[in-house]
Amino acid sequence: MLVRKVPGLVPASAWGLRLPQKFLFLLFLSGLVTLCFGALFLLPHSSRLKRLFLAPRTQQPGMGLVAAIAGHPLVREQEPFPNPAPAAPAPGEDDPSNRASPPRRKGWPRRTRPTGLRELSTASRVNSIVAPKPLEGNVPFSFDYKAFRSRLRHPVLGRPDENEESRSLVQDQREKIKEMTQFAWESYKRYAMGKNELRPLTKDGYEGSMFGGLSGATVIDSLDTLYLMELEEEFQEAKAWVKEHFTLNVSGEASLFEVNIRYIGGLLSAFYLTGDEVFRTKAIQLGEKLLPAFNTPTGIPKGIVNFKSGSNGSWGWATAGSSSVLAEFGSLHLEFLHLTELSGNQVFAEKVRNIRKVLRKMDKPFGLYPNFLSPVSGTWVQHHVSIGGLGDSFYEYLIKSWLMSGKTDLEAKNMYYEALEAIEHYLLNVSPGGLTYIAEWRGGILDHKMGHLACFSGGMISLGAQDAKEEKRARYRHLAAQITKTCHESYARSDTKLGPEAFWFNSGREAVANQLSESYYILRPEVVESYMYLWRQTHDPIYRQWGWEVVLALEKHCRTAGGFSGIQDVYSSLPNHDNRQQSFFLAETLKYLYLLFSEDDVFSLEDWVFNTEAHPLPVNHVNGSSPDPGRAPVGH
Ligand code: DMJ
Repeated sequence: MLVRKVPGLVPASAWGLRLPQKFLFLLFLSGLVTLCFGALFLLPHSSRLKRLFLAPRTQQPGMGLVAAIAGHPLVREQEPFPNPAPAAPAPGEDDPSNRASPPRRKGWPRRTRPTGLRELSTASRVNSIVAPKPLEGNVPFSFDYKAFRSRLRHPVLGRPDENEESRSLVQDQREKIKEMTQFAWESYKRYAMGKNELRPLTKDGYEGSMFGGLSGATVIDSLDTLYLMELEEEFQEAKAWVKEHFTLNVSGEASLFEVNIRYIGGLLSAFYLTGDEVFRTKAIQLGEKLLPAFNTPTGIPKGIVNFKSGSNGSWGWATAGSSSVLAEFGSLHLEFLHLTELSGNQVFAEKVRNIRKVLRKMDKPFGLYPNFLSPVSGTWVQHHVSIGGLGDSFYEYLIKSWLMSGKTDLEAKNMYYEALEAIEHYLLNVSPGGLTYIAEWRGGILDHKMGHLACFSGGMISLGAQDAKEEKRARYRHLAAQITKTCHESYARSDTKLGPEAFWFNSGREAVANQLSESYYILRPEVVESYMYLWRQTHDPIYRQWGWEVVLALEKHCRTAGGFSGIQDVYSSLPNHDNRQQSFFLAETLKYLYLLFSEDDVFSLEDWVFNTEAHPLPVNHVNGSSPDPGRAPVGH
């Protein structure tokens, strides 16, 4: 009840109470306040009220990646770490609402970390947990970077090349790709530094509409490529930009998928490669900005998140705005597990674990995963299945989740091989001319076409072949090689020796586009990505030869005075340029080309998986299985 003081009606002694009455009233009031405050501690930890009024309990310390996957025994209540000292905003960051937890209120009681035997035994059970350090950007730090590096089985950039014979040629080829990267970076820096992408003809920047107002996609996509190629000066320029200018204080609508694979993927890799706090902090803060996408009845995220209002939405083109897209919500798993690993915050792992759970429970037509799913009802909206656009990286993330978990995520493994069986059974075809391809499926009817995007599948199938059932391994290796050969044909049959966006197998024409609207090439990586995996698998020199053809074609048709550009028609010997140097050209195309001409222990596949934007994320060697003794030694 609110007691108002009304002039004229209340006598001079406050509220007309006598002294003993006043005393009793005050006693009652103080009892009430104590009771209310005490009750706050009894509320569930997730209660908004509790979060508002109490100093946040420090995040759970990092756990092994596998522990983040459902039901692992390591997922358990842990001792809280002390609250970090109130931190200054991260460099370039000025919006406190972007931080992981609000600064500690002055005067609140400080929790202290328990010491002694219990703490020691916890730390020795979970290698990644160490005493927290003072924080930058207010994201608790509990990841033992040194221990992580010591667990890698190979030097990140490999050992010096010992193969004298082929050394000079391969080195020259690598140097050429490095020069191309330097040129792409310098051009971007000169004309578009800080914008998302470079427009090489008009020599200016391009922001696009996918990133919700975030800038610098090319910077963040380039970091690990510059590191790989030991372009030290360029790497420092990129890092300085992230430190000084990369702000999360933006308010547009962003693609959950694109922000995740490019920005979060790029920042995570940069952290794992350098241990520099700025990358970890920014990745976690950005991850938190994506969480509203998951506010749906099923927990299947929508494709768009509004950074200002915290609302979410679906793409208008995805079955009239009613669906989430398989490749989008299915390509978060790798990054989100690492966000949990590096923040100790289980929310990221829980979100992607739930996506798995929903998908596992659903009926799959013939074992296939359609591309559109309603995040409201949790039912498939359209029976369109594709290993290219809309579906692609969902399958990729299943097999890579298995590998990244140190081969303990059996659920991902089973889902991958089951899906691959269905694809093989219903979508796989061989053309009259003998080309193997994976068609698209519309409710049982096949479109005999492959998109450029689908050409990553040669690499994926090759990567997964080693852990397939014994009787399937050779089959999958063969299939991977055949699909990669088909994708090479789509390049070889064009005038520019670059491949079209989509190619068909009908009307007597094979591996060529049907119309001008699908004849463009936008510097995509998928074909060279497969060359790289097939090279590592087989060491067949044909893959380096094909990769080199791409290098020459890029130089001839895509290099302009202001940077690299996509082209509008691969069947024209003098193609027009599209005036875009896509950020994935630096993140993926140039990186995969460089790796194709590198030794196998450079970003060894024993230690790293590449996210779908080619950002390397470490395999979990803490809880994973030990190396396969029967496996061929790396290096050649
Ligand atoms: C990249 O952004 C990623 O590889 C994504 O998975 C699909 N498309 C582009 C490159 O083509």
